[in-house]
Amino acid sequence: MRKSFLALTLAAVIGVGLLTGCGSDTPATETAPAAEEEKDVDEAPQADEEEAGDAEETGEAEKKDSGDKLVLGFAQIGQESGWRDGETNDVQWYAAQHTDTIDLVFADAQQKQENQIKAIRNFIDMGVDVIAFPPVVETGWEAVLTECQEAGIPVILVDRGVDESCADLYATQISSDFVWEGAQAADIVGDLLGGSGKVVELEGTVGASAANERKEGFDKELADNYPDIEIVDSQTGDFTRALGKEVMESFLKSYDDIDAVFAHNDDMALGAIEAIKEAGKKPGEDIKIVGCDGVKGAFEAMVAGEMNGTVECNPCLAEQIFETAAKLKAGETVDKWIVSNDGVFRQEDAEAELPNRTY
Ligand code: GZL
Repeated sequence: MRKSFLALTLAAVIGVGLLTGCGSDTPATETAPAAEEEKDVDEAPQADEEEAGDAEETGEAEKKDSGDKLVLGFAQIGQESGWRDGETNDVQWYAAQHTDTIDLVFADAQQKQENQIKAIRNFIDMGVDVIAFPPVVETGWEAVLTECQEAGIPVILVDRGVDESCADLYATQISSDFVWEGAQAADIVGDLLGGSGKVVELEGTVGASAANERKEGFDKELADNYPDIEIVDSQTGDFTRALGKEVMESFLKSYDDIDAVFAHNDDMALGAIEAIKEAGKKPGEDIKIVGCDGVKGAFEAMVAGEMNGTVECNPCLAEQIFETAAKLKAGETVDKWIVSNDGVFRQEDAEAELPNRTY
């Protein structure tokens, strides 16, 4: 009994320890504080979350009855990048720390819009208080967002946006300024190339606002301020390391004079680094590499001299999400766009900053 109890406790502690948020003072790689090990496994803090899939399995969603707790349905895109995992960990960690006031119903859409829509419809049937989700692409949301509005359930867009035509169908968007991020990346590239050279672009998921707006910011900044830098090619790597590497391999076969890569996220930049090395060239030297997100792997690559810069995109949005949701549940109005503040980091900043990275 003792052994199984201890195993259960350890599992709960490890679960909580690994499930730590960006902002928590227990970095994701450590287990939870020793004090947790004394806790009865029933008391160990667990995210008070169910998988929305439970509702799918029963064919009909059970109505949530959580008293005056905030019941929030979160329809996550998937697990395409380290950044996305950081966001998921932060949301689940925050909910696990506030089980007395929060009920989190979490769904993972495996990158599919139809799964996000299905999860949102389940949340409506469950009668959650607020729905939050990162729209995987900008279009195709009018019907389901109208259903949320008709059900009287406010919607928070997280880390991405939807088409202007749906502007009246959600309460707020909590995200970074992607146009600004793209322009910052262009300034780093322009500086690294001394104002002239050839660049290839690894774009994010086709149709995603983060990809569309980073491209808009990057391309416009180059055109306005670095007319002698040419974007010779630009293709989607779908925000994944594997596809980023594959597309970079094809770029290297097509062009022998690439001076820099702008990747719409660091995961694709890390894939490009692999491809450049396998082609016998030195990433960070022969070909400069700039990404977005600010994941730990990008700082490690910069410390190794293989990457030259990253524009941070804060995934640690849980506190803002849940605090905003509580205001919406109380009938308060909030700003239409709650913008995250992001940093810009170059290779020379990386060593000092690396210990501070939490995702
Ligand atoms: C940005 C977010 C993007 C990240 C990628 O807010 O939507 O999605 O930059 C992730 O890493 O896939």
